[in-house]
Amino acid sequence: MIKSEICELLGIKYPVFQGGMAWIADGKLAAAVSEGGGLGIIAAGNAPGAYVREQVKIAKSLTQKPIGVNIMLMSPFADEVAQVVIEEKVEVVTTGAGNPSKYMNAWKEVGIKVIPVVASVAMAKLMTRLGASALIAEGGESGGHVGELTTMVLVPQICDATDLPVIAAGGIADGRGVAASFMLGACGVQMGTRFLSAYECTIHPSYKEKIIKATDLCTMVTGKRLGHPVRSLRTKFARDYSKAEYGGMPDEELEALATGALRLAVQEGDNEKGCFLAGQIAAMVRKEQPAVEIIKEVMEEAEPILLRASQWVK
Ligand code: TUI
Repeated sequence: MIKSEICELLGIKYPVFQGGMAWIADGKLAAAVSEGGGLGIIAAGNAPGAYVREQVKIAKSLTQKPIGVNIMLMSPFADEVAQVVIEEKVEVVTTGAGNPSKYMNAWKEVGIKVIPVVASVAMAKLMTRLGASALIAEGGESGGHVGELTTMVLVPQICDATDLPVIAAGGIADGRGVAASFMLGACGVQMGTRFLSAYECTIHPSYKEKIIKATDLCTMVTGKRLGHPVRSLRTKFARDYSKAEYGGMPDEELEALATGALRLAVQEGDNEKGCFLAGQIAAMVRKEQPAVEIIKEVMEEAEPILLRASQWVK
């Protein structure tokens, strides 16, 4: 059994976080992951505080184990959600797509463990100084909003920049990814795309099917021109968006094209207008299964790999 310092810090059985995927990671999925021994995380995305409060209540009605909330810092409701997590006594807050400095003291005062996603060494140092409990180093293999650096390059640099526990994210979906993350200095992993195939993940069936049928080159990054690069499946929508982006479509029209696209993918499986966020590792997600099985499977796969690696040392 693999145990690491993050298990003790958070009171979880396995060092596995479920990524806070906007529109997708609701109270039901988060509760299934936490019940399964990992850390389930509710995504606030662009939703208002009331939605997050409701999802936290749902999760807490399904599990007594710790639950996290991911706050997407570009959201117009970030301030509101930052308050809801305090009121609802959420155990762990992860943040993404920005700098959470202004909220850190308020969260720490009430004992919330703050675990920001960092995509650079400078941000890792700042978050360490401001009292984060751990850091998530997310490489650009991930789905959704992506940073510049890959997981392979980012994780060791973040480990060197901090004494805090580091969770690796981006491109991890099986035991090999877990073992590799530990080799790079991480003490846990966060997976998003792998949990899209969980039974308890209630995305549209055609979204799940697309993930399960994905192949190696079937994601792409769009949105660089407007400064918000996003990785998604290479669907008609993504290709059309990319053409518009590089074909000189005005910024406002480009923004309008993306508005609502994630909801259309998640709730309606809309192949024409939906944006199906997914990481590069989608190609290795092959079947639907319960969240608890996903967690156990990846951790059990990692064990012999880590043991074998140590035997090569003569
Ligand atoms: O946040 C994510 N992934 C996301 S958020 C999201 S919702 C969205 N929808 C449309 C457009 C944009 C977002 C979908 N996927 N991952 C965590 C993450 N955070 N990756 C990279 C970062 C990051 C980037 C810059 C963290 C900190 C940061 O700091 C910038 C600064 O202020 O210095």
